[in-house]
Amino acid sequence: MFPTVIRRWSTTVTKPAKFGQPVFASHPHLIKKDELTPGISAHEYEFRRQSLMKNLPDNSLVVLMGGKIKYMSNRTYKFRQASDFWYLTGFDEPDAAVILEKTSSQRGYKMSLFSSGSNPEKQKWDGARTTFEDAKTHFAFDESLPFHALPGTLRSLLPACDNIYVDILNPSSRRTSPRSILKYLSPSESRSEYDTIMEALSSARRKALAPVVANLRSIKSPAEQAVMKTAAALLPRPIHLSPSLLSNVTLLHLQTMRYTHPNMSEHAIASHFEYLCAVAGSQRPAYVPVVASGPNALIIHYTSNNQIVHQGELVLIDAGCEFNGYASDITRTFPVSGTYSPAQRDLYTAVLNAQKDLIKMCFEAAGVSLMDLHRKSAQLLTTELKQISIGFQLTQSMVERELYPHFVGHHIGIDLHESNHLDRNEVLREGMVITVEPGIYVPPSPHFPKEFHNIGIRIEDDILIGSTGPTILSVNAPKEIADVEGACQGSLGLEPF
Ligand SMILES: [Mn+2]
Repeated sequence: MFPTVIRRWSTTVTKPAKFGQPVFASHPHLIKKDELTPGISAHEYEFRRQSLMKNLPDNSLVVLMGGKIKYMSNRTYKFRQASDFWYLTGFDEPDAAVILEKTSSQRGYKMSLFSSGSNPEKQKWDGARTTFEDAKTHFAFDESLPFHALPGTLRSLLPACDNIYVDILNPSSRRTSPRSILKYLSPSESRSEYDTIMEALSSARRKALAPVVANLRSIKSPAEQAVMKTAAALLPRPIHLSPSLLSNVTLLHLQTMRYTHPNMSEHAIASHFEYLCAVAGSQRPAYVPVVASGPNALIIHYTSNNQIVHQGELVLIDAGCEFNGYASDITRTFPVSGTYSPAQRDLYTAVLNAQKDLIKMCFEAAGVSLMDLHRKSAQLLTTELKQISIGFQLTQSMVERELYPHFVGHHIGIDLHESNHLDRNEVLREGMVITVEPGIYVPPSPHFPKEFHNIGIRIEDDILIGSTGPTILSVNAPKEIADVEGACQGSLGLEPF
C-alpha cells in the first residue's frame, strides 16, 4: 500500500540533518533550492519583512517571540512555531526571538536572531539545531546570538526607540501583559535589567504587532495560494508518491466517506482521515476533527468522537490538515447508509443551495464583507427552508435563533482562524482566503416536524477571493448529492483506502 520512493536522493542528501528544520541539502523531497520553507522562497520572506518595516514609523523596533516547546506526559509535544514569527522568518526552532530595527539602509532594517544554537551534547538526544553561523547565511540574519543575550540587547535598544512593536499576550487570560514576556527571559537577569525592559514595555511607546502583521497576512501571495490550494485539495507534491497512489489521495474526504459504514466508531473515521492526511504529506491536523454522527452534529464543536455511527444517520465531518504551514478547514455531511433520507435530502439541499449562492459572492468586485456574507447566509437559509416542509412558518430571526447559531465563516491561512484583528466589516479583497460554512441544526422541538429532529448539516469550503470570481480550494471534496452518495456507495470507482 505504501509507495516506494521513486527518486533516489540518497546519494546526495545530508543525513542526519545539520539544521533544526528541513533544508534542501537534507530534505530535497520537501524543499527546493531557493525555498526557506516548503513552497515559500527566501525572497518572499525578505519581501514580507520589508513590507512590514516600510509601514512602521522611523525609529521603530519589532520584537518577535518564537514558540515554546509544550510538554505532555513529560515528553516534548510536536513543536509548532508561533505563526507571526514563522511568517516573518521561516525559522522553525523553539526558544527563539528576533529583533528587527528599522534603519535607513537599503534593506530598511537590521535583523538579529536569538536562539539556542547547536549543542553537540543535546544534539545526541534531540537532533540538530541550526548553528549561529548557519542562521546568518541561510536565514539572512545580520546578527545571530545565544538566547541569553536577548535581555541585554533589549535593555540597550529599548530606551532609545520611539515605537516598540511586540505582542506579549498572556495566553491564559488572552490579555496583553508586559509581565508575560518575563517568561521568555532568563531568570538570571538582574533586577535593573528587568526594570528597564519592563519600563519600556509598559510605556505608551509599546504598540501591538499582531494587527500590523495580520494585515500583511490577510492577502495571500501566489506562493501561499499554491500551498493553500494543496492543503485544501490534500494533494501532496508528487515526489512522495507513485502516480496511482496520488490519484487516490487527492480526495481524502471522499475516501473517508467511502471508508465509513454502520456500526463503526466516530473515532475510526476521524483516525482514518488523519491517517490519509499524514500519508499525503500533511505535518499535523489543522484542528481536532469533528466527526459527529446523528444528534451529535448539533454540538458545533463536538470533538469527543467516541460514539458508534448507526444506519440511517448522517455523519458531519469537519476536518482539515496543516500542510507546509497553511491550514485547510472543510466540512461535509454524508449519509452512513449511502443514501440520504427524504428529510435529510431536503435539508441538505437547502444548506447546499445557500452555500453555493454565498460562494458566488466571494470576489473583490462584489464589494461584500464577511458580515455581509453572514447576513446573506441567514437570509438565503430562510428562503431555502421555507420551500421545504420544515419552514412554512419560519422567519429569519427564528432561523438565526434556533437553527443557525454560528457565523458564516472566517479568514484562514497560517492559522485556522486567521487573526482576530481582521475586521468582519472589511470588504473582501483579492488574495484573501475565507471559509464559507452555513449550517442548519434542528433541535428536537415540537414546533419542528419530527422527521427533521436531530439533523445537523454543515457544508464548508475554503474560498480564495479573486478579483472577478471565487476559487474553491477544497473543490475535490464531493458535495453534490449524487457525488456524496456515489462516494459513500463506492460507485465512483474508488475502493476503501
Ligand atoms: Mn471553519
